Amino acid sequence: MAETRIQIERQPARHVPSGIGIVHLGLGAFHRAHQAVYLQRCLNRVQGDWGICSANIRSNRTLVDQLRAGDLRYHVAEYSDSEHVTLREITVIAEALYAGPDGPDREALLTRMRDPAVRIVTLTVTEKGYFLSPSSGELLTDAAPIAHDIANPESPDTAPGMLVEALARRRTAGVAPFTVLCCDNMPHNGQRTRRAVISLARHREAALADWIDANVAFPSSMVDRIVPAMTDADRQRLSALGVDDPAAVVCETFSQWVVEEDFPLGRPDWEADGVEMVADVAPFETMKLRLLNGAHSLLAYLGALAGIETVDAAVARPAFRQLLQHYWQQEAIPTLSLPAGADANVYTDSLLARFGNDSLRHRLQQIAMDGSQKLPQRWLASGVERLTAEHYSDMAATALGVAGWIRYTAGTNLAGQPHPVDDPMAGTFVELHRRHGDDLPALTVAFLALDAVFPTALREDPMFVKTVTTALEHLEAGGVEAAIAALASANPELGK
Ligand code: NAI
Ligand code: CS2
Repeated sequence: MAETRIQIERQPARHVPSGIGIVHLGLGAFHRAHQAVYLQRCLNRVQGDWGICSANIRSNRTLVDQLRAGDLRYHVAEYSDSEHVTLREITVIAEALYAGPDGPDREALLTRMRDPAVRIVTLTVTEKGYFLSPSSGELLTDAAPIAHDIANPESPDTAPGMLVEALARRRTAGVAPFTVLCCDNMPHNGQRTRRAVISLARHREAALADWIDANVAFPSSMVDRIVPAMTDADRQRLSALGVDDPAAVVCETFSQWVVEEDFPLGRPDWEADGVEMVADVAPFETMKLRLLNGAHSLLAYLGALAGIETVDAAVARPAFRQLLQHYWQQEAIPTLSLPAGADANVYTDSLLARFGNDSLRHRLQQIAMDGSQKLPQRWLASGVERLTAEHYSDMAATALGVAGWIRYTAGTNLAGQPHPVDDPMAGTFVELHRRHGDDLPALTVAFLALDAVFPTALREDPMFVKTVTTALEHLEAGGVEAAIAALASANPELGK
């Protein structure tokens, strides 16, 4: 792509914040391209004290150092297509900290979180950062970082641990608690964060847990913007546009943020910048998690097995578009209670256009990461609802997706080319493949027996088990597009 043809719209920052009102945990690409952009729009309208202290507590210390070296300024490159980009300058991050176990800033972060001026704490620490069982939602007290925080509550390593210690300090000092706003891709993400925090606090002091339960707001939010992890090629194309800040990110132009209204200490006037404030975010998040993220995961595993590298390359293939339509029309949309005024077909048409944006170069490998943490809310919850609904279906597309995920976790595509399996349960997957090898029925049963991932209702449904096994056999025998074709012949409505 010749960058010289590209049309550039520049959006310089108009102010720097007069104070820090928000702490963010998880200074990742999505935070820099989503929450920070909404707050920058607010800051550009009116200079105010909703500046952000952004912290990494687990990894990526380099990024914190780079952001500090760049005066905390960076750019967001919003590509509508390969010939049009908006370069947005961000100055809303007023402090960057690295508070990892090996880092210097844990105390600085906890002191900042105790500051009465900090009224909101937001998080993007990935689905695994809450240490909740993907199926039961219970706190994983056996996880080493949580065990550390139970034993060392005043020097926490995890996001829940940081929140508990900061809230404990505010309670001791008589400072009202901040609002906790989760921005990770989880259903009822505010309630899940609440459960992790209160469960951990209860291991420390029942009175503290009760105080948090009675006084701390945990609104949920639905977040949406496709923000691929930066690659060297991205850095090169931004450099060609004169953008050389190491914290720069690339993303699509689409962005959506739907937030439950529950901010006792106040919040920025986000509505003026396009944020939707609602009483109940559930219809928005279920639609997004099942239609966008569920489709993303289908493309990720089946596309990777077919040797495809990016989302746009996958949806360029008719078979993959057929599969998405079948999944949406037959398996996901029937389970939704849509937000008022929403049209599911308009939404899925917009998803195909977003997925087809070839300027994003969104790698399937990134989406495939952490499947054990993602599949329950993306495919399996709707699968259980279909088993118990009167419109029972064999869930052929969901089953093909599960088969693709199982095969993906073997660490090679169907041509035998290796790929990483980045998942907290990767060790378990290695053992299951070693034990069952080519015995596909046994391999299927063994994976479905992972009760941290698969609900009992699915594991014990003979039709679902059979459909997954058959899909796995089709994948191994003839490849991905043959497996989709077999699904189509068994489901004539496919792709209508
Ligand atoms: P990223 O890899 O750029 O950043 C991940 C962040 O999570 C880093 O700050 C890392 O230090 C932190 N982290 C990872 N594991 C952690 C743990 N166990 N405890 C504490 N912190 C941990 O990824 P990105 O793109 O920022 O995505 C992060 C999350 O944002 C996703 O998992 C998802 O929940 C949400 N999201 C991402 C979107 C995207 O398109 N990238 C879109 C919508 C939501
Ligand atoms: C993706 C999401 O990596 C993934 O799991 O499905 O990050 C996706 O890009 C966002 O949810 C889009 O809003």
